[in-house]
Amino acid sequence: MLEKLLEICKHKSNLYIQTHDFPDPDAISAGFALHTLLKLNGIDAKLVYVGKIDRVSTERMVSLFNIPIFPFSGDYAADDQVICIDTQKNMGNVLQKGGNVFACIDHHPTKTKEEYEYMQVNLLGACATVMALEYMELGAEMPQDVATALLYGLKMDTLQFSRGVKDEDITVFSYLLKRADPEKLRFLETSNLIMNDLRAFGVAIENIKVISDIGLSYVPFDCPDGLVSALSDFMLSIDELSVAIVFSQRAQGIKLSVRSILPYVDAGTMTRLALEGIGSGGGHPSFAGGYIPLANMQGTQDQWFDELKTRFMKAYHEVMVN
Ligand SMILES: [Mn+2]
Repeated sequence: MLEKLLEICKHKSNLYIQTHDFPDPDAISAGFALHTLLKLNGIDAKLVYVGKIDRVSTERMVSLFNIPIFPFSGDYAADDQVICIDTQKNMGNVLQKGGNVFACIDHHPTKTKEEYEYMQVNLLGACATVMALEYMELGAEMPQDVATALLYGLKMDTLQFSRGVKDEDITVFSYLLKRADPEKLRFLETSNLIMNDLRAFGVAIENIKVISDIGLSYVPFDCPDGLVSALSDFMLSIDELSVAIVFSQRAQGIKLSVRSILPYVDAGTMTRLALEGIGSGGGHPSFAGGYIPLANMQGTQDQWFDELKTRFMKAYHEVMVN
């Protein structure tokens, strides 16, 4: 229970709450909820992230609720005390050096064995759900902005309740709906594309290659993580496709987003297998991500697109067999 975390925090100073790098609405809303709850209990903490808040819609959420979240290097002093939210120690998506990571609250499967004083990992649709359950169990009053932010985070991470949804997400949905501001929620949900995003959609649509029910595409320029995810979600909305894989080229590497609606094709496992030896990747059965440093990709863009296509087709058949 969160009561235990509050108790531990009362005896610590230099507290930090760190989201995964390049935080999305779910990570930010959960961090905001925890930060607020600590504050209501007289505990000061800094809410931080490494990287950028790289989508206009996510930035708008931060300013709409005045969320006190700050960019950070990930370098902690030895006595800094850190809580991971929407991520865990050594997950590959959170840069941390030094400090004492003593707690985590997350909804992703645990990859490595780590010691914590407090650990709340619950494989639900969103970290927003995990945080909302903490409020409910604690019987804490939830401020309207926190409820609205969590509801937005929950809807974004579950793609409007269409993926990875568990009973708890539904319970929390009803709890949050009663407390959220419908006007603010609508504002966040209606304007989440900017003109520049359409350019990426256009190129991704032009570059789609379809092999049976698998769609692969690439965008030859830098897209924020959230936009690459939006592109693979969009591809999955095409009736003929059950698996979507999107690559986006950045200055230092290639970012990937992968989706699967096939129960026998685990997107996380497939991505991990496909990138073995050249990059890192993984995630949930229905959605996953990955990254390949550019130094590991040879030849022209067409050549590496071909290589990735081959790697993913091989991984696809491997996960089907198992
Ligand atoms: Mn999340």
